[in-house]
Amino acid sequence: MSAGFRRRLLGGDRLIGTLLSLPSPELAEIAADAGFDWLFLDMEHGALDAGDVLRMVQAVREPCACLVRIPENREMWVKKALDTGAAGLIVPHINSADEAARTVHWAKYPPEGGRSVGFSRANRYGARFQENVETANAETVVVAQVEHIDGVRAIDAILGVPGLDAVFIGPYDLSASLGKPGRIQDADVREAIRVVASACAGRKVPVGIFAAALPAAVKAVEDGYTLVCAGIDIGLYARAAAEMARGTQAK
Ligand code: 3PY
Ligand code: MG
Repeated sequence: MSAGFRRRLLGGDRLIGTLLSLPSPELAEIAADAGFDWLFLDMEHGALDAGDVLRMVQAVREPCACLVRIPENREMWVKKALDTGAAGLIVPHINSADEAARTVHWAKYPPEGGRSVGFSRANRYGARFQENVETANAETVVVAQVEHIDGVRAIDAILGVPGLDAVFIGPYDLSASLGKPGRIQDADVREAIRVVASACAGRKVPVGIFAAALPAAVKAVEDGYTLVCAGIDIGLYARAAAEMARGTQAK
């Protein structure tokens, strides 16, 4: 658990992260040492299982925090991800207030919610059990991904869900939901993104977005997004590897 991360998020700090899709504690350590504020550990599209997430969270030191994108909005994934001691969750494909409310319920211990209580790394294997159940609700971050036009249409209701800390826009799935997969610069996709970002700004809810490469990440920061996910491990490695191979073979 990264105690200050939720406070920083809700306080409007700009928090730059990067997406890790490969199951490697070493990559997590490298990314944290590189200076990212947070790591997006991807169980949805990445090759990470719960054991991988646990070991990656263990490798990361504060103030860097880990947010786990669970594969789908189910209680089992919420508790497994939070039991690793990660700072919070990113939940993909939230299209309604009901769906967001379900996540919040599973992520918060009673009486606020219905999070299942167990011995895990989150409570230092039981050694800090009571402390964890008393502090986790205030420290656990719940982020809903809005990445379908249905979610865009429901954004006001989603933002009204108590306990939802931030919205994270998935431009790629959003483009697919508009029948334009991958065309994230398309005018309809940009307009849907604008609708979500301005609804969040109107309610003072932190809003994040995924940016695959540096220019898009810089633009996201300039546009005022506070939770920016800048790049993805496989893309960073692929670009650097190609540059190295090209640069040396040409000599
Ligand atoms: C998307 O663009 O669909 C994403 O989920 C990025 O994180
Ligand atoms: Mg997506």
